[in-house]
Amino acid sequence: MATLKTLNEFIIEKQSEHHNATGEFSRLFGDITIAAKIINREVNKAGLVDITGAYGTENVQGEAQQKLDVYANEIFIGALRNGGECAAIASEEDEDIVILDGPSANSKYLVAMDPLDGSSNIDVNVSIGTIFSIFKRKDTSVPVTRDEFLRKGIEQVAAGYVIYGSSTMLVYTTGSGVNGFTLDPSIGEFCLSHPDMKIKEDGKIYSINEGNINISTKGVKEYVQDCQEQLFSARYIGSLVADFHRNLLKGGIYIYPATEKAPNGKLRLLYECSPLAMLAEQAGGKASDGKNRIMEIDPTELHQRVPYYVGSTKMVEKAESYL
Ligand code: AHM
Ligand code: MG
Repeated sequence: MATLKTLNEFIIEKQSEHHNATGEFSRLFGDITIAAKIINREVNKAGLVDITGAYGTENVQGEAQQKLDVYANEIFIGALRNGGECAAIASEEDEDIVILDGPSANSKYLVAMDPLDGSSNIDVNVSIGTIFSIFKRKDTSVPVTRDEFLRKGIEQVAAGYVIYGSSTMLVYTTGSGVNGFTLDPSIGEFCLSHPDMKIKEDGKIYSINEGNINISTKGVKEYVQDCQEQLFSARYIGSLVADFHRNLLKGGIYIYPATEKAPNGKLRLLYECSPLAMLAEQAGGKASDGKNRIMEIDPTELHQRVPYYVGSTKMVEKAESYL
């Protein structure tokens, strides 16, 4: 039997390659993994328990019914708080940052995350995901502020996602390649299944909500037309992580452009676009807002939105040429 390498073993192995590593990053990653496993468990039984549907209603026991994305947010914050290796969190679910005091107060890491992306797919049993981005604090002796999160993607020390799909996978990078781990439910461990992932330089899949094409710019319309003329396949799940993951494995482009309805696009720079941009680049792909490299955009707001073009380098470059 081939020996399995677990995510834990992999991280410890990587840690020993950095002689001044203290183990804090490995522990932080361990906390993220625990949260991912708990969310996975809940996602898998979403139809059985009163966890889908609108937040704020009560179930038959009179308990507050939780939407799965609110629940995922609480799980993540709880796991990071208990772990003590993260000083503060910026989450799609929270207007402001969540400062973790107590043992976490002097921690050197900040986490930006979308605890459960693809909310509209939760109730219909379609793949959803978690996205995370990790930064190191510049000065741990001062209290954390919201502005500390306004960092360029190139400053991320790690980024990754979890996809809750036909199987559950965790894919991450620390800046030296991308590795994917599949959850083996029988042992409850993420095992290395996709070492050193690379995205094809060119692809034949385009992923965009074509329902918005009439309110998109001329350049976007022309690029989509170009894809159609070349008989490319349109594949759009409406879950960023799932669309990104497919294109990473098969080659393709994901687009969420600026539209009349959403002049800055829909997706958030800090915890959706930047982490997936780091993964794309580390896998040999590209991520852009149509003009600028996503990783070099200097954020001015926590929940800032940007138009997004990510995937195979040649496809992103071609799209840019139309914009
Ligand atoms: P969410 O963070 O509220 O879940 O929204 C983000 C999602 C992405 O996962 C997905 O790619 C996109 O929104 C789909 O948007 P649309 O329905 O406009 O195509
Ligand atoms: Mg989201």
